[in-house]
Amino acid sequence: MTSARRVLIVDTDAGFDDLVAIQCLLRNRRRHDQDVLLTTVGGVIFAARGAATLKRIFPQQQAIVAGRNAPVMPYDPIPEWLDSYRSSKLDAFVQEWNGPAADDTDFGTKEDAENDKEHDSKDAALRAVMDRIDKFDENSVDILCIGPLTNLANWLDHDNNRCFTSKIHQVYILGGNHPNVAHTIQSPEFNFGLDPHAAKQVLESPLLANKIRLMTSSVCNMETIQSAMGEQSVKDFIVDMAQRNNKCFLRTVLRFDSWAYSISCDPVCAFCIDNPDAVTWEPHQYVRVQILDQQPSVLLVKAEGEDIEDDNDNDCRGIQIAVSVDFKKYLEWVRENVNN
Ligand SMILES: [Ca+2]
Repeated sequence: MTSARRVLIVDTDAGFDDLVAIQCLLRNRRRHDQDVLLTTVGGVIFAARGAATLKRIFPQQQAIVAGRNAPVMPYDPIPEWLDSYRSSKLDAFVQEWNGPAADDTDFGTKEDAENDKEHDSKDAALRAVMDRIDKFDENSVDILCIGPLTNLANWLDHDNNRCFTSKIHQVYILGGNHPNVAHTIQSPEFNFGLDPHAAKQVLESPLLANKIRLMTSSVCNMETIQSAMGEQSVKDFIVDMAQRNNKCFLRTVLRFDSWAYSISCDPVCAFCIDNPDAVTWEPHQYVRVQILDQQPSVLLVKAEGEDIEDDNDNDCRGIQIAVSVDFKKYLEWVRENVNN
């Protein structure tokens, strides 16, 4: 009997930490000949632009499709200047890594941004996922969400007969704040903050019960990694690692991310898929997503036993929340996989 072919869907908003995560995952998957589908969600940059950028950075990766943009929330829109700043920085990275585009693609025009905003109706990612459902084996699909959860929420909406969710093995999500960290009210985590309703829908969906592993930013941000490393400077470690290899992906990333923040958050969540035992999980956590609509809207993940204001029955059980990560093992994983 042959074992089921495993599939990985990476849903990304194409930030620099996403790029490091994707580079490491793709290299590992190539070694194991595993299928990967990259879908983009508008978060750091618009979804269509993210897909175009990824196609240039990872030309060997065939399946890259654009999904939806997170709805622009009244309290936390992506200002146009920030979007074009991020895009131009990404474009500069792409030119450095791949050389100039053959067709002079310009990611930074206002017209492109308008097209990107209207792109949601096409939603190639939804079609790509739904078209592939019949080819997936049961429990064979892992999903890594390293952007707002807009796409996954949308896929759940279209999964009326549970054909898609029955194929899902696990969903790894980077987002939210850890219930035991008190600062959440004033600082919503970026991915959940851009589309809190999607986050609530995904985390409370009975279709995903016992399938979600949640990595909150609190346990994998740069400050946490640094404190786990003690005296050794993480930034120095990363710079040294990158400089030892001329064709190191990370070396190019660091030219645009001089603080090395791109090795925090998203790639740590990616690392969990390959090394779930290097992470301490709180199993069967009772989780609730709470959206407060006053100044500013915030999304909290609440643990069992805490006061919870609204009182519905949609709490999802069986979510595992990461509480700590073996960062030495993580950095070794980056070192093994970040070279081209
Ligand atoms: Ca991201």
